[in-house]
Amino acid sequence: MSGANSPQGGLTRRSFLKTTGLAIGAGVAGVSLSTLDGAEAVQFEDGSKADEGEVITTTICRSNCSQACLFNVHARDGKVVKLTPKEYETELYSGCCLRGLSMQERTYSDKRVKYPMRRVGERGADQWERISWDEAFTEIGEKFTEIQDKYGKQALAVSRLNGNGCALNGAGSFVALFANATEATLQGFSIDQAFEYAAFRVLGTFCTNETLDAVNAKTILVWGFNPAWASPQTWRCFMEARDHGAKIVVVDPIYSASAARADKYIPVKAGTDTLIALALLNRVIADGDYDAEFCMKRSTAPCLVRRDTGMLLRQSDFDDELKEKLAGGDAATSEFAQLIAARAAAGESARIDDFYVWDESANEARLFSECETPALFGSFEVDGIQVDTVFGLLKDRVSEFSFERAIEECGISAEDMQYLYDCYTDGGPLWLAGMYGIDHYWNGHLWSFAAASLSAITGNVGKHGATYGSLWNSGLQVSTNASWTEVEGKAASSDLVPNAMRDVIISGKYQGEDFPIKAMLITNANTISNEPDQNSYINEVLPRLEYIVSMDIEFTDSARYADLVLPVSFWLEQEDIRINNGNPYLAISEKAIDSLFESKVDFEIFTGIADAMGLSKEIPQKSAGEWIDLIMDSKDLGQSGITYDRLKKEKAIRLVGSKENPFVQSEKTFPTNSGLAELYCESPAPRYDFGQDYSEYVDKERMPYWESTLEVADESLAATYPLQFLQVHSRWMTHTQWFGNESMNELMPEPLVYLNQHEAESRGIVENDVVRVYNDRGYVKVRCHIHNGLQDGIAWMPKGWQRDQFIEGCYQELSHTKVNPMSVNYNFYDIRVQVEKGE
Ligand SMILES: Nc1nc2c(c(=O)[nH]1)N[C@H]1C(S)=C(S)[C@@H](COP(=O)(O)OP(=O)(O)OC[C@H]3O[C@@H](n4cnc5c(=O)[nH]c(N)nc54)[C@H](O)[C@@H]3O)O[C@H]1N2
Ligand SMILES: Nc1nc2c(c(=O)[nH]1)N[C@H]1C(S)=C(S)[C@@H](COP(=O)(O)OP(=O)(O)OC[C@H]3O[C@@H](n4cnc5c(=O)[nH]c(N)nc54)[C@H](O)[C@@H]3O)O[C@H]1N2
Ligand code: SF4
Ligand SMILES: [Mo]
Repeated sequence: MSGANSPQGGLTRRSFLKTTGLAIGAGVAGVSLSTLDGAEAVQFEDGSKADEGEVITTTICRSNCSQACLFNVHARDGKVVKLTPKEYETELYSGCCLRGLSMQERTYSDKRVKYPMRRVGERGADQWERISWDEAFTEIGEKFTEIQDKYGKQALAVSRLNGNGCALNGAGSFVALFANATEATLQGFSIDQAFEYAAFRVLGTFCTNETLDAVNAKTILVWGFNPAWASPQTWRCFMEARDHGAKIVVVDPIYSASAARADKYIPVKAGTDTLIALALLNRVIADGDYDAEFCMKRSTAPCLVRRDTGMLLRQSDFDDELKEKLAGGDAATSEFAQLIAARAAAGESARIDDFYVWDESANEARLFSECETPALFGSFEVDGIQVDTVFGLLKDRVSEFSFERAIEECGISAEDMQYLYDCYTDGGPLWLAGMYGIDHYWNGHLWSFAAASLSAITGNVGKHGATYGSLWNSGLQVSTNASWTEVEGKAASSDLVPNAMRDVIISGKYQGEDFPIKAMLITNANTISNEPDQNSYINEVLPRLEYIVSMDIEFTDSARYADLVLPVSFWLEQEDIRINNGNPYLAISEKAIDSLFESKVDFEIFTGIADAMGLSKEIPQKSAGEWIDLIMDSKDLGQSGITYDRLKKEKAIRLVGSKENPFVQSEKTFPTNSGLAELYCESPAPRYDFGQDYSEYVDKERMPYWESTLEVADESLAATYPLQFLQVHSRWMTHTQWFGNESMNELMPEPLVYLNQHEAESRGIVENDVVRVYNDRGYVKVRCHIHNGLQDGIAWMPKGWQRDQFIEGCYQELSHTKVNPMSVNYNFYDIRVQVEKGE
């Protein structure tokens, strides 16, 4: 096959991207660029043209950046020579960043794990001997079996995070199949959960509209999110929206890359955003600037809350027959199931047991579905039961949060409060682009609860140009369900969230019962680098594990602390598919070259380990194609009727929506239990119950409220550790991926901590000084860069570096493992440090 990419005339955005791609390839493949105009200008040193004899395959970038950029992989003689961006049929989703383009470098990186390696020195000392795959599988099979026989099945833990977003070799599926087959303990997630937890409470979903629909927004409110770095594809859609007249507003304590390109930057004090959202909620309700039609018809605002039970007044409160049926056996359940399915098919609410509202004209309670103009405020008595409307209760709840208080406590100006207010109340549509900045605080879910409620009552959800969230996720609409990972009669012991897993490993107990975990298999995760409180992980967790295996592409910190390291094939060596985040495509990832060195693809490694454990019936030998066929047949994806053969031909297939009519979720009903935007949570439950005490939270969690941050707001701690430490996601790495990449290291040669002039001067620090950033948990030694885009009181560091890249220590020693009992999410940014000068 010859190259398909002929050069475009002129320097359009597309050809610029291609040229950038070539420039990256140039460093490695030894090519020269004579003009800026495209592929024909590229001449290899041996005189051949760039596309002669090339085999071009399609791949997808799959780190947790989640933009799922599509690429052509150009290979010659079994060697990758360059990557170029490949277009999605929706142009705005096409494109990439330099990380993706440098995948070729990662393929041939000297950081790769090349062979199975067994530790010979101390853990972490980086001394290894090469062993064969046979030896590796035999040893792992014996050790895992021995440990499970001695301590119980749960004693083997599988630690996974988000290394690879693909369906076969990614963090989700085969990992679950393996954990089910071995009945191991599977690690859940305590990361990126707070924002979604609260969004689900109100809207039953998050990121309702596909990213392209941002072009229909009037205001794009970027709140605690840095899309210019974190989501380049999303940012491209935002820039297109701006060309269409949308204004971009950024709320951030940092003058971020996104803030610098916005129409309006609103600085705030970190960790106080909830107060701002509560004050806005208060005034919107008090001044009557809500969308009354939306509130009455599409939200639970008019529903009636029983004073005696705190529950919503429902049909079954007065209808004994319905009550009995609801509590009844299978027949009733299946009757309801049919009704729910029929209604869902018609896009109607699945609500069986309808709510009561107050019909003012009739002066009586009526069912929600039968009342056109229910009262939004008021207290009533229905058959002797005292009730208040949800909206009235919400109004009372937020009444203490004034603009004045927000201005005093949140570092926001009166003008900016008014500006935000106008954005919400000018008729919109307003696109709330929030993501994971505020998520990394103790009170993160409370901001999301208030902000989702605010988007709802102002009518800024469920229509074109209005969304709540950002990282739009096809998987929420069309998922591969777990059915293909089910193993007859077996299942993972417990899907333990990481913060609980650590305590369990240390204490040997789970919810009061013995629960020893003694072996760990790390895959698709750089656990030791990305988990908080690194010193406790290394000194308290790891020593309690008798055997640690790391499956990774590169020698990361996690690999370094393992007993055995298995070489995983890089993405260009894997055949896979991806249900994208960021855009609504199902995309293929073809195998561009054979696995390098002695590396193997994840599913092959799992199959080998299962075989060595006597579990080949549970995980039989199959080819990648056979496994992918199974995935294509699984629940939702199966219903789409798309076959793997079709995907092989088309490479990327839109799953929902169209270029002309982007997908909008919830135009009629929300995927909540009631089908409505739920402004009142009847039975608040923690996101994950691992036995924590959350009793004091249940009552207040019914509606948004204020609780401060943990360390950031701790005045007593501020005396010793006056700076908040933000270790943000860096531009040139996705977490730790690309940590050792030559091109990325040229752009960002070493880890740095940033302080503003005032904070630096007050410590006698000048540009480039070596400084020590520390707190009670640990320290890191790095050079300092002065940056006046930072507020006083903040130390800032793009994250991802591995331990040996710092002068000493690591930023991850400074974070802690405490989680809010409701959101159960790590609070990486809710920490305090001091910075001092010192070699
Ligand atoms: N201090 C601090 N810590 C943080 C955060 C923060 O803001 N501050 N952010 C947190 C967040 S939001 C997240 S999502 C987590 C991310 O945590 P991780 O998911 O652990 O992030 P990565 O660094 O991308 O590590 C993934 C690992 O998977 C490997 N990998 C990639 N592809 C494959 C594959 O096909 N097979 C296998 N076996 N391995 C593969 C990569 O080489 C890499 O070592 O980090 C969290 N940690
Ligand atoms: N380049 C790159 N892209 C990535 C990743 C990466 O590592 N590198 N990681 C991916 C993953 S897993 C994730 S979770 C996302 C994360 O993507 P983002 O959500 O953009 O992540 P962050 O870097 O945590 O922070 C976003 C912004 O929140 C701001 N912020 C911090 N504290 C506060 C606060 O109290 N209030 C407000 N209003 N803003 C605050 C920060 O200053 C920052 O500008 O990015 C994904 N994309
Ligand atoms: S890192 Fe993200 S933006 Fe960059 S190429 Fe990969 S998927 Fe695209
Ligand atoms: Mo994340």
